[in-house]
Amino acid sequence: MSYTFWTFRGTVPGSFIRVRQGDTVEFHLKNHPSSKMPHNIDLHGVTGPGGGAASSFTAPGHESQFTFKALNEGIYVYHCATAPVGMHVANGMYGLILVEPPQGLPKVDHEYYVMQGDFYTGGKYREKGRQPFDMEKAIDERPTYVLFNGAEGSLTGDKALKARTNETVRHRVQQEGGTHPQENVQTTLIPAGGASIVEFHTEVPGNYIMVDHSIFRAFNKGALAILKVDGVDDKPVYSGKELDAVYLGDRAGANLAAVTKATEASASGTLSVQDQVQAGQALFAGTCSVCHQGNGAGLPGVFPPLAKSDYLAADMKRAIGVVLRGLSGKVTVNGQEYNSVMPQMTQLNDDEIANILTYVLNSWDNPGGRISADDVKKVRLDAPTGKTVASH
Ligand code: HEC
Ligand SMILES: [Cu+2]
Repeated sequence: MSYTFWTFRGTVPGSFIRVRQGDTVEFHLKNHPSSKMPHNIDLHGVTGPGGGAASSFTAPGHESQFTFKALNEGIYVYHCATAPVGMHVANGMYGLILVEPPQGLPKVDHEYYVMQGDFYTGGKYREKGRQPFDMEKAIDERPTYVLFNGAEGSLTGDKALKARTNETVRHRVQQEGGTHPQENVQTTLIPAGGASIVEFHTEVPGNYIMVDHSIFRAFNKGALAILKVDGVDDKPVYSGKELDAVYLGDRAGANLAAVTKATEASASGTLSVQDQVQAGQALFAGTCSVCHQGNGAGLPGVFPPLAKSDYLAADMKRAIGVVLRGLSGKVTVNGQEYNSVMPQMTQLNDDEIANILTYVLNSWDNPGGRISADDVKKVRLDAPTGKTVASH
């Protein structure tokens, strides 16, 4: 999908501003002549009306200047405050300003800049094509996306944050504008318009998951990042299996690229079976493999196999229906009876279901073939409500 952001200097969040307490800061705000809107800036670290908003109001093709003294140390949000304020902010006009103590903050090995934002699009989550801003959803506070640094996957997979063991990553939690850190904090509340400095020391390697713990925002709206710490194990501190890739779903990493590729190919009309299989494989790993297993073999008596499943091969429309609506009651797969429940996969869109099933059809000696998003759509429209009831 694509979206037109409004930004400070071309990025969401805007550039990280760093000053020291006691500095006198001469602030210049330029609004490019090609802009359509006036903008300004409200820096929560500024002592003065509106954090500089009124003094920095700048029409397209203009430049404004104001000067402030950084009186208080801390980490602060800045954002555009031009009406409609919510719209400027929701479109990406925000960032952070750090006011360090006069002597500077203690040195650390890594500093990361992560900022969460809500996005309100005309279409649904992951819907393809150019998405307009949806003011109604914004007013209702129903974000389509909740993202770190302006994009889903901005800090996962190849783009995960990286550190080594025995390094310091900025373990203090310091609330916006606060001077005194709290210690041993695990989850911190960051209010809307607030910011925190979090400092910690890396002890053992692994993938550390950072989420908005209002958990649907993490797994269904995008607010998930990964800090990948490399280095040697310290078994007395932590022994064990590193990471359950299934828990991360299709956001686990590198393979998300295949999903993106398929989405693009589909939009441009060049989607190949190969694209579908690769995207389907990534999605299967994140969605279906937890029950049907990575090799499609299922678990005897509990989860039926998808590998060489006669039930699947017999009726593809029915298989689509199973994914769309779930399945419960008795079914016989390859001569063995199952009587369990498969939940409805409501989080998957038509393309994703088509890709997963195409992957299944082309794996593990299954008969091959191809399911299109249209095939899925038809089944979706066939029986809009209720679960598929097994008929064996
Ligand atoms: C939470 C576990 C779970 C997940 C996740 C799950 N299934 Fe299932 N699936 C089941 C169970 C249990 C059954 C059998 C239901 C019954 O006994 O009525 C089943 C049945 C099926 C069947 C029909 C029987 C067969 O083996 O051919 C298909 C097809 C299927 N699932 C595909 C999928 C696909 C594709 C996904 C991922 C999009 C998926 N399932 C995700 C548990 C799951
Ligand atoms: Cu603005």
